Amino acid sequence: MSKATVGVVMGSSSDWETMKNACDILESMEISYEKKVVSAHRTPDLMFQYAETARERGLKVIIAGAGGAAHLPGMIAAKTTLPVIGVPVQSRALHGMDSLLSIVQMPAGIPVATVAIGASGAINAGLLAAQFLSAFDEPLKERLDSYRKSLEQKVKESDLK
Ligand code: RP5
Repeated sequence: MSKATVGVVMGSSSDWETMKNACDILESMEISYEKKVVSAHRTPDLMFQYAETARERGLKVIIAGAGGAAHLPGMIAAKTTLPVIGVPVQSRALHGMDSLLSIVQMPAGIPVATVAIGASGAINAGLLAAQFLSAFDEPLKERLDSYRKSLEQKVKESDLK
């Protein structure tokens, strides 16, 4: 297995069902990645260490998913200048609105690219990471073009009965 280019982290193993969608996209785009549960409040030292060593370990982009008081993406972004994509995981109590607002409302200076709540957001996080990397990778750009074509084809083939 080649060295990971994308780091996928999540606040709890309960986030995996959502975050798996990002990993599936990375796999389909042939992007090497690592995945790990890192909690901002349960394992703060591990989170700092993960973010601080991310660039030297070869990561180019980090995807961070969390639910509820979802400070993981913002805290990771505070400790690295790698691009961080935040995925708001759908919470039970507030249906992910809490996650979304926690992740998207970063103060100026420490950006987190925030995607939609839940599975759609995780898919888009994988695609956005691929699109960042495709700026320096022509074969990856071609795989993204094929993906877009497949979306177009599905619409053309859809038929309302
Ligand atoms: C957050 O709390 C996690 O990101 C998760 O979405 C949420 C609930 O975690 P569990 O109680 O399921 O471990 O830290």
